[in-house]
Amino acid sequence: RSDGFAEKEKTLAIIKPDGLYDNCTDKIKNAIFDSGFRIVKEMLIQLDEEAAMSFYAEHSSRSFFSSLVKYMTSTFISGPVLIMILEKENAVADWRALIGPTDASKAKITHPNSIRAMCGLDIQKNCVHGSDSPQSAQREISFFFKEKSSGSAVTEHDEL
Ligand code: RTP
Ligand code: MG
Repeated sequence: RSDGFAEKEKTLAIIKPDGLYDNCTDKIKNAIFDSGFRIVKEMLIQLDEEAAMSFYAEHSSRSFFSSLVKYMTSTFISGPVLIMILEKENAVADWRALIGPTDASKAKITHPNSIRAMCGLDIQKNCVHGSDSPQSAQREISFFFKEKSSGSAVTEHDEL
């Protein structure tokens, strides 16, 4: 970079369909900014079955896979997902810490200040996704932002 600042780590965050309901989106975005992340890019998309299955391919043999795909493609809850690239130092680990444990119902007890405690419901409807390693983050960012569209982009813009 020409401005002399080191490029900071990036991670992929998703606000899942349940996290786009009510005032959850604002609460989640406030938590993102309060914790010092910058939203590099964001894109509101309706995932189709193929894109959701591909994104969560690592879980394809799990019992919850088809239910997870239905959840992410809005069979249960109508609406799209908001894909975001977040940037800060230690972004991957810090975003995982901020969202809290997978099971939102447990997070409400053990991590009451986490995003999943605040806006999630249970082990599936947990309102947000976060890349689980720097390698996953690179793969997931490419999945949504560098290759030809997976799912149909509704809006895409660079955050100011
Ligand atoms: P994510 O990938 O969405 O950030 O969540 P995670 O790492 O905390 O959890 P992971 O094990 O990767 O699971 C992916 C998503 O699948 C749903 N899930 N359902 N019914 C179940 O037992 C179950 N377990 C996981 C959740 O939506 C979880 O975030
Ligand atoms: Mg995961």
